[in-house]
Amino acid sequence: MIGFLDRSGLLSNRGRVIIALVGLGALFVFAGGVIACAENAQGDLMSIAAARGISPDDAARALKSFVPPGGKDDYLIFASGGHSGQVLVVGVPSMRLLRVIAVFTPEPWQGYGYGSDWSAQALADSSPGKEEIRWGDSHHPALSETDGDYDGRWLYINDRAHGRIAMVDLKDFRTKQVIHVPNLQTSHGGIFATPDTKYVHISSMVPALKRWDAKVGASVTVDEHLNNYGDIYRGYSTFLKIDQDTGRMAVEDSFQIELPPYTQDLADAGKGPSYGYAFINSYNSERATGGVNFGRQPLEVGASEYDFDYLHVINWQKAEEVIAAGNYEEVNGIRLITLETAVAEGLIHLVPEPKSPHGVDVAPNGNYLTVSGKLDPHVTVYGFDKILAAIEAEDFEGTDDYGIPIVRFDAAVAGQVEVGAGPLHTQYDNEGNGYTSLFLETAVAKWSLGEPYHSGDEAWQLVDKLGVHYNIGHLATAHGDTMNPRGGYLVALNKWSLDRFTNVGPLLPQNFQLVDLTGETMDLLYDMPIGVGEPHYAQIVSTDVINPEQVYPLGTSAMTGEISAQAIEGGEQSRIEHRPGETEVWMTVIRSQYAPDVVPVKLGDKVTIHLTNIEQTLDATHGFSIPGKDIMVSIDAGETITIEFEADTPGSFSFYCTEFCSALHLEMQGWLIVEEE
Ligand code: K7E
Ligand code: CUA
Repeated sequence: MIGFLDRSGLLSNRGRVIIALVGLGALFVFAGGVIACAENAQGDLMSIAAARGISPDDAARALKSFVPPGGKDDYLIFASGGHSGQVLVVGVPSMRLLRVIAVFTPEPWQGYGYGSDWSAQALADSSPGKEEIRWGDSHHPALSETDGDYDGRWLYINDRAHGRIAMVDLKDFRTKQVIHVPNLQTSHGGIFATPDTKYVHISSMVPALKRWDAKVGASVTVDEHLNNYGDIYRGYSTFLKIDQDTGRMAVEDSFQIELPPYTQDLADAGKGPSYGYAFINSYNSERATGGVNFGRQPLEVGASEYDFDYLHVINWQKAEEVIAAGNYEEVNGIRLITLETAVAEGLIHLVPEPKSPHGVDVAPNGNYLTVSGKLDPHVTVYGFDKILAAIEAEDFEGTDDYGIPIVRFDAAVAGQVEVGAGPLHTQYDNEGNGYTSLFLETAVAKWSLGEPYHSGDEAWQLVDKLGVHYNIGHLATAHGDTMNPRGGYLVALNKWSLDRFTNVGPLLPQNFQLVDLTGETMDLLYDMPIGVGEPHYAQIVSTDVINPEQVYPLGTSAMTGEISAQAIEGGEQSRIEHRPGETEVWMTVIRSQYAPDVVPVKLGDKVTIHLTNIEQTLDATHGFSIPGKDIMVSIDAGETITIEFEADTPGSFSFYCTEFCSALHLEMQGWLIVEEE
């Protein structure tokens, strides 16, 4: 070992690697009891690390994030897939991509949106305008909760480009519902589930014209847009009622609250003492319209004029009473509480937020609300108890232009911490600390909350800071949006990666960075490139609570969960029925055969094929596609899928199984024969 000490007697870097690895080797000796073998292992580890120039710190980090082949992760990240329109499922700490869930965009491998009765329908039903939308900007995921903690039932996510929201069933990791929410044109951070998942909330991002109908539109002139913006535009806060059996959003049981035309941004649910409330921040309370070519200020200038914007404090339990009393209007198919009614009934209060705020994040105890202004170096933490007391005492600094009372800023603030430049979003750990992303500084700041977590000099302190690479947007901690955060890990969602990976530019991957929270200071463990879009937000959930089903009971429709009797009746499951102008086929699918495998139809027939995968083995998935048809379905074990198409071209067409399912997979094909009369 002497040879690895440098001249000053301190360990050289290489020496430190070797000592760290010798320690590791000693562990192997202890575990295995075979000294010769352990020496070999040490020798190998030492030479591998030395040959690859890996430092002892990096070797330790590798061990902290490495999951051996066949090993399982402790947590799952459900991350938005940004412009891909999908949801990414990533293991923690390994940072291995485990699944891509198709949500707003067709995805061929999963057969999503390529002809199947359930997914193509979900996508088609949700297109808001006059044409079918084939993409989405998936943005803010929200896992369902029970008693204020993730329960592993469902995941909701919005499409920033539209007022769309989707439900993913975590029983089979499939999207079951995509809806366009009335009156919204775009949506942003308004997604959250209440602590009991009674409601999932989505709000508008950019205000839309009042009574905007996505299918019909609304009439407006440039002059009205520039001069009457504050009167003709409105924001909307939507509480979508969740069916507790299916997780589906029931628009008919839901309601909306009209908001001023500020740009509503991120939102969070009250919990514990603040249960029954929703918090939505906003910017552009200036109501700047843009229009440089019409002699107006650029939007970014106009929208940054005021020192304060507003946090909306919404009492949704009271709103439920207003709805129950019938005090609403039905607008574009949803019950809407107008802004006038909301003000008259005291459903909304505003709290000033410094300088173009972006995030609002409720702390685990439900009392602290952290906001950060993009142009202010502080996080500002309100006490919900203080806000309530101020509302009760009518400690207001006036009203806004729409008559909403504004709580006096100083009456609401519990603490402020100077964290650094460009604070955006905050997450929490299990020890009363907040972690705030700093976009401009490209760092994560760790800081302490006040009572009951920390008191005296320990409270409201900047504790630690870690540089990230680069331009962090959101960040996520384990169960970090719940009343029961787990600590341990943090993932930084960075927008730029510059020099972090081999250059594949000019468009470089986003960078998920895994951070260890268990030590004295935050430690960066791993970089994971994301090359499919700009993920905005993610939630991290313990694998304990995610239990997908193994296989579907035979004949199950994934969309409805219903079991089709026809698909499973013995003998009846493989047959062809010809009727004038149409052919209906019940086809079984198993390794390595379709039955029937020759399907005769007449030219011009409407063809319906019910495909049932009659396997009951996990991962025994088959596919089905037909040349010349935009059809590609993926049929999991037990599943039934129906496809429909028109036999518009005479000839024979070799359909085949698209999944390499067995040794005789290549033989798993058949013929569609389209006969002319
Ligand atoms: Cu900060 Cu669109 Cu959640 Cu991105 S939003 S960062
Ligand atoms: Cu079934 Cu290949």
